[in-house]
Amino acid sequence: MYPEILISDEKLKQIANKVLDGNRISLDEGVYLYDNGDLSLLGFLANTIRERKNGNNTYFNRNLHIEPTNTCVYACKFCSYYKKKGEDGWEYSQDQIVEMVRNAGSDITEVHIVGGVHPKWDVHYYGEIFKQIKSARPDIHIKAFTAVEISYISKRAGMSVREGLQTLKEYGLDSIPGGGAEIFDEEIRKQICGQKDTAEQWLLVHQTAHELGIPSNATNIYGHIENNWHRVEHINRLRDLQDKTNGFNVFIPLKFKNKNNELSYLPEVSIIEDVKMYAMSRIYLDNFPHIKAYWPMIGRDIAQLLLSFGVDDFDGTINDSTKIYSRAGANEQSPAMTTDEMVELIKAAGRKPIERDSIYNVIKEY
Ligand code: V47
Ligand code: SF4
Repeated sequence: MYPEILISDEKLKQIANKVLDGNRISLDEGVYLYDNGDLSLLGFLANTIRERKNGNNTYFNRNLHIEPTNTCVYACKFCSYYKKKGEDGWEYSQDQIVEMVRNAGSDITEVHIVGGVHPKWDVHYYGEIFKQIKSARPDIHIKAFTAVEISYISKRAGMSVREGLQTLKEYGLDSIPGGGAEIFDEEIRKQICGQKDTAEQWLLVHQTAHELGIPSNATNIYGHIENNWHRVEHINRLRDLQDKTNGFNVFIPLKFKNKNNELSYLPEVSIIEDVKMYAMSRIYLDNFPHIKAYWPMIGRDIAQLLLSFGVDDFDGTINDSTKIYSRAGANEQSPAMTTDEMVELIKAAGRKPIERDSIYNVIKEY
């Protein structure tokens, strides 16, 4: 039994007890808890759920991030990554991408491929790359493309999203990362990435993937012009979809980073806001098995702290330089961590490091 929670606010106490009893809280209750719960209360609730679901385990994998191009048909206001007029860009060839996987060595178990939405590349262009990757490394897991990339490359090949996903699966796609969700609220979305696919389309791509047996991840971007209600409403839509499909593995809160983009005038939120967002995600998403701290973005120290606030997954060792965040001012400018460093970081937080594969099967316990 847990000690009685000493809170004078009766409504807050009722919501906290509901969480501790293992009952689902509503959108209104989630917003009330977010607005009125202090860090210690949210931390206590999130850590309790984290330990009920995942014990002392903290998962990581060994992966390679490849960003094929920064050419993009869109221009999201928060994005520091897409090639602006007059800037240098890159477009890796199919052979270069396959070569990167070959050079990464046999200890890598996953390749994560996400980039700009190139005007000319389609399902078959990327499919050829997948085919060659799988022929070089049949065992490697290919996790690729945000929902907006999937919509675009399917359409470009004259296919529906379902046909596009089915074809990508046949070429070797194993799962879909969580990017591109941003913020689902239509008004806020319009203001920060108005040209991009709608929230409904993001959810449809992931629902279709789940129906085809392709698991996926989910994200949000928090800390720009949205408020607590928008944040909870976003994860509420994810919780609803997960009830239907059970295809999400993990939720990854992404902190808005403000360097070199059109929203640079906005300050970044404090570490208190970061910790509260992660804790609320763990509390609210009762049907998501895992919550991930993407350490190249949030920094390894804060990621370590978050292991006591709901997080049980550390992403991967990431032995390359991902630019999506370094250009936006990420806490880690050249993210690379060896397995030994990862294991030490997790142990130093009092947690048990577990190397996993991309769908959370245990590879090695440390
Ligand atoms: O799609 C872009 C977001 C995403 C900024 O699924 C920004 O395992 C904050 O989705 N501030 C890419 N966020 C990263 C991503 C991801 C990373 C690690 C693991 C997984 C996974 C997914 O980052 C983009 C966009 O939603 N983003 N710019 C920015 N300035
Ligand atoms: Fe393009 Fe993705 Fe950047 Fe939007 S977030 S501009 S879709 S690369």
